Amino acid sequence: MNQDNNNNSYMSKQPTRLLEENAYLDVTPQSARAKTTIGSGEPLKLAVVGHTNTGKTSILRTLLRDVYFGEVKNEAATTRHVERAQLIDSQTGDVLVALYDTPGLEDASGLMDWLEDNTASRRDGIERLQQFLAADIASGATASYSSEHEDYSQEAKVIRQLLASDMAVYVIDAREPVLGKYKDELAILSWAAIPVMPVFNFTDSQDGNIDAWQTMLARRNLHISTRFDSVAFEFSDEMRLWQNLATMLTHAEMLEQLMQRRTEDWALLYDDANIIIADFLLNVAAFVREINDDDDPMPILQQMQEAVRQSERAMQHQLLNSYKFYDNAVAATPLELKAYQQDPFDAELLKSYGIRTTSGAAAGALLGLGIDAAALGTTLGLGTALGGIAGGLLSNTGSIADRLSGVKRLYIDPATLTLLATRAIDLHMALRHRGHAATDATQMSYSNNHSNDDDNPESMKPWSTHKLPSELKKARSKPQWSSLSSGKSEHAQTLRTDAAWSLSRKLERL
Ligand SMILES: Nc1nc2c(ncn2[C@@H]2O[C@H](COP(=O)(O)OP(=O)(O)O)[C@@H](O)[C@H]2O)c(=O)[nH]1
Ligand SMILES: [Mg+2]
Repeated sequence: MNQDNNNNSYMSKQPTRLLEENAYLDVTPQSARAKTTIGSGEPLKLAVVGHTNTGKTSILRTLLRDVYFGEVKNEAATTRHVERAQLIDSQTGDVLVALYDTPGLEDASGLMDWLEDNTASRRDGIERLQQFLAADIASGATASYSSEHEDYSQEAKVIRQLLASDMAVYVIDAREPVLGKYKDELAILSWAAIPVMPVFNFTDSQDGNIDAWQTMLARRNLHISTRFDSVAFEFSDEMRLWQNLATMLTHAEMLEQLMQRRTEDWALLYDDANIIIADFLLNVAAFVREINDDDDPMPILQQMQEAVRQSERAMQHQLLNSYKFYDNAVAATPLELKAYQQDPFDAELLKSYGIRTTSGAAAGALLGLGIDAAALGTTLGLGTALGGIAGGLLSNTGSIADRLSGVKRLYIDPATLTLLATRAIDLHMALRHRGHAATDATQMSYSNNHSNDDDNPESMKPWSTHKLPSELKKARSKPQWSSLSSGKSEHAQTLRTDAAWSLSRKLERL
């Protein structure tokens, strides 16, 4: 069921391709082209430009929801060619926006000097840029035999793409002071005569220089800017970016369609993920094994625990896949799930989540083992075998149970179910706030980073341990709902569909 919904992808399935160097060298005189109006039905051509290492490729990764796009490194010139990617309407398949990742404008100041020395100031900006593109230094041809001339072939790639684009995003590293080279970059950008949207990246780090930047930008007639952190992702920031871009265009239908579709997709993704989690919880809650009093319960307990651990991993990977973070083993930027992979049957972990197991509630609670035991046909607890093995962990019903014999049912206890639910919700929130450019493993615990109240580790807890939602309680009497008991996974999943839907509503957090 959930697999199908995963096809609601809003990113291009096609591999991005490296553009031929001259593919976008348009031979039409620029003056003959209407740049500010985009024909309807045509994708918006959006160039992403800026100094090297400002996070251009990272922003594209996050917008594309693609951890594999391009190459991201904290080094100069990792992106050497213009790379194209596209944002597609997940319903209609229309290409809405074509994004162009560009190499950095490494030496805007040197280029500006060249332009001042070699082009006439009376010509307009586009003409002067075209003169540059026609010159030898733009092809890098002179570099090999002359040290006087610099090689501006990388800058030429950026400028060629600018002249072929409808608008540009100018990415700013918000930690950087306003330097002369950035002013020269902006001057060159303005010559291309397309709308430019300054975008502040690294906004999570510090805001120190944003004011100075905004003053400088305003003096260049750039009054609107956007904050967009490609690592600490906020969906609303992304929408603001598209919204701001739309205000700069006469025809913004493509962006309107994009915003609408992305909003729908983001909501669908949320619902789908909650169903994945609810379905997993029901599968675990319905999990039951029967033992005779005389049997050694330990092997069964261990099997049950292991089945739950594996099932949780599978659920986590389903969540990762829906949000396009993919499998740890093959990811270009491995996602560290350690915080989510601690043993759910570890009593210390329960404590850290603020979940307490009670000795009184269930007579047969195997305290610290995460399993409830209920005797069939009697409300009494555990048998002798358990008394010996579980030792101090066991509630003191052992002596009464000694006298009874019969069959016991073993279930996953409410505290463990609550822990599994809390942790899944936490992971889900972390995924919704993680940009696809993030490489930092420690970001992966949402509640640790976002809890307003340090004394309240329970902020993500969907319910109090002793008030399990009705769907989970019901699941306990429906062993056929669990693929862990029956091994019939599709059939069991069908049986718990309705309950999963209704339980998913109780997981909503936003
Ligand atoms: N903390 C943080 N790091 C970022 C952000 N954006 C990019 N980076 C890092 O900055 C470095 C350069 O990013 P990259 O996308 O390659 O920059 P480009 O040269 O402009 O394409 C990489 O190490 C990224 O992981 C951000 O918003 N926050
Ligand atoms: Mg890059």
